[in-house]
Amino acid sequence: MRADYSPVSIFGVPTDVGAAHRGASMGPEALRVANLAEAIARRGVDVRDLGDVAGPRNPLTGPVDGYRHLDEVVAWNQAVFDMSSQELVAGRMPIMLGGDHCLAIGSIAAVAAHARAQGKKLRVLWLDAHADFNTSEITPSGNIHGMPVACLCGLGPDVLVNLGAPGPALKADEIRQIGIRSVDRGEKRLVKEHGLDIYDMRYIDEIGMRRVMEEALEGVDADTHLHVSFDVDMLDPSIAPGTGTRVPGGVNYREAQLMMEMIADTGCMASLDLVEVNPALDKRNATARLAVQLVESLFGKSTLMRD
Ligand code: B3U
Ligand code: MN
Ligand code: MN
Repeated sequence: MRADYSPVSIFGVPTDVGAAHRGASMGPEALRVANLAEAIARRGVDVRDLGDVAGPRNPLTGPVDGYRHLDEVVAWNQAVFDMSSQELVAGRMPIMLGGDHCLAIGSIAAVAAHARAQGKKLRVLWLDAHADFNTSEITPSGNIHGMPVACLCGLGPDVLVNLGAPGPALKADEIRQIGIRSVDRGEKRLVKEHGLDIYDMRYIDEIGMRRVMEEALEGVDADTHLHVSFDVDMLDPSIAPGTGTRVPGGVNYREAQLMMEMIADTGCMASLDLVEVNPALDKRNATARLAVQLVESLFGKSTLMRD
């Protein structure tokens, strides 16, 4: 086993209660079929697959007071919080397989509590086409997978804001969002108001992914818990069609590989979400297979280094 990666615990969260489309509930199995655990093990890392956490079925009902399926979203996130916390306390790196992106409320609430308890700084890289900063007042859909960043920053229902510990889990300056290219009207005002650090596609095109990553990782050091929340819709739909809200003009294969390699170079990644893989919309599991390749890069795979 390599000494430089802590042992990994994978767990699946087979639900799509936070989304409008069904199918992300099959994401964990698709990632397993694409040999996620085997790929991490090949990197010399101790990896365990804990199976799936359980939760309520998707009731497929409309929004109530601006939230769709709030009770179910809370139940699934509580399960994610418990599992993530348990693995972090055991000294293992949790990798949460979504499921839709609402589940990052639970995983990041657990990570934030753990980082604070350890006296560590926290940096969250939010890799996504969307800012996920809607609230019940401004959401165009009521879908809670469009709201997790807002909830983590304290803008959301009490049951989600206070999921782990009372009060917001994150401060806006602990987050860097990369790959963004779809932000709703009210959401634009809100991200500005809260000063979120957003590296949108125009910025990536203008200065290049290398500098974007240098900026996003600035200040990350051995004292930092680095959490990566990877929504596969960050990737261009031509290479990652298997996701519910595809937005053209996304991150390409080479840029994505470089992102993961530069994250690996920090040696600080201590938790990971892999979300929004929707096998019902995919072509021959291409999106899950690409996600697995990118995870290999996150764990240090590179062209010229010996395996
Ligand atoms: N911003 C839109 C769409 C969306 C956000 N996140 C995803 N889709 N995956 C919304 O519904 O909030
Ligand atoms: Mn997302
Ligand atoms: Mn997204």
